[in-house]
Amino acid sequence: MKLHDTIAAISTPPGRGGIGIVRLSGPSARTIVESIAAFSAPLQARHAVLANLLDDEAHSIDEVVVTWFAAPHSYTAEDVVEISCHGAPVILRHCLDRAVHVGARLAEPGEFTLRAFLNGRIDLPQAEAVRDLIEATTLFQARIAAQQAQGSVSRRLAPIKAQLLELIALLEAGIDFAEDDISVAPPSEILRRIEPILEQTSALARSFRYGNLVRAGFSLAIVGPPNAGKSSLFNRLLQQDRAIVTEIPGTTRDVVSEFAEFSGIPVRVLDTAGIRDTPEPIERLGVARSFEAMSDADLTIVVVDGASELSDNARSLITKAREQGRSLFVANKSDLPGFRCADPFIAVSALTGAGTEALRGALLDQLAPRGELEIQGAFITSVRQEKLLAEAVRMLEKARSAAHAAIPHELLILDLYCALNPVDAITGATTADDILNRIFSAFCIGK
Ligand SMILES: Nc1nc2c(ncn2[C@@H]2O[C@H](COP(=O)(O)OP(=O)(O)OP(=O)(O)O)[C@@H](O)[C@H]2O)c(=O)[nH]1
Ligand SMILES: [Mg+2]
Repeated sequence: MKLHDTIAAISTPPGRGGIGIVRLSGPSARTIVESIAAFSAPLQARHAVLANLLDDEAHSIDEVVVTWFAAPHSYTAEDVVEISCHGAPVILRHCLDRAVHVGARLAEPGEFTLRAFLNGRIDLPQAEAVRDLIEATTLFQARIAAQQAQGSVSRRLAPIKAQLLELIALLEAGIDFAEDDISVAPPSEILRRIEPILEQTSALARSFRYGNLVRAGFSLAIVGPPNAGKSSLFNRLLQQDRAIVTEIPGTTRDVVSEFAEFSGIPVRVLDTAGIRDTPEPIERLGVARSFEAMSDADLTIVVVDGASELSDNARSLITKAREQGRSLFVANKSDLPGFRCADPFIAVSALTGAGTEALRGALLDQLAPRGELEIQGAFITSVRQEKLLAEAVRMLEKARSAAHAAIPHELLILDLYCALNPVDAITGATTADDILNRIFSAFCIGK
């Protein structure tokens, strides 16, 4: 990929809209826009200027607003020009074609952000966060991605890296003095310094469990015997009247699925047919799907009617769910007289909504309990970062064992460098081209 030419792309989504934006970045961005539009006033950095976008015969085809961001004060740190046209696909296409005709090149997916990274304006976690921000479906996801886009991951890594470098420097100095027979850093001192580095690194690595939940969301299947109130609970969790509820057992015949948001985390909730032995062929198919949903979902809620005796079907379902794990047990209808509920069941009333808040909390806790970092919003959300942190943890543990065994410092230092490498790779200080390609090709064009 060349980086010294000028790239162009339509940065707004395909389709018709109030406005649509064509963006250019590179050394010729300004001269290109000046040759495809007639301006009412000279371009001035960070000022919006009115212009007429011209066709091949110099007729105006749209009145546009052009904003020029002079290097290095732009998204890419290069000269960037944004042309805000009226959002007709034909105009945007023409604007892009003209820009290419006079010297721009069509941008690859993510190339604007790649340039921002290669020009040193942002690091790799910030670039990854831009992609997450664009893909956010909940405000919570957007907030976390925005924090990361502003450098929260690198701020967490900075003290880890600094302490690691300090320890390496201490040991390097010790080697220089070795012939003087002075042990500059006794094992106890080395261990005292490795411990906090290891602790912070593994806490950050562990935070991925919650971070992944925030980024990817989860699926939740509601299963149970007929009439337990599964559809009622489903509607209650979604806060909408989505599934049919009747007093007739066997109302739900198929899997009904809908998106919801629990504490800012996207959840796909599945309502299923009541599980029982039945000769009825349609219902049997429905029951088979209930079992499928149960085994495919990230988490299952088993709902029973807490105001009546447990059927044999309900008992065997509970056993099955226990074996499977990833399950929560709910006794519904807590509003009725004669209601009973024992551990591990959570008491709720789908009718009144009692207990449903506690249920949402229990669901999230079961999938990924929140620790200090998660509460501060300082968790990591990227698989790539998690893998590198896990590698750093592994090497730090190796270094710790080496220190315990009083292994020569030359060897211990090697382990510490091996822990430093993945930490550097997270921010992109040392990252192979193929990894960069993989990260940026997941972007949309124009970003
Ligand atoms: N009192 C009371 N009634 C409830 C509650 N939840 C559900 N019901 C009633 O129980 C009956 C069955 O509710 P549904 O939500 O259709 O039960 P279901 O488990 O989806 O049933 P199937 O789809 O037939 O398997 C309906 O008459 C509901 O009004 C509750 O919390 N309290
Ligand atoms: Mg139902």
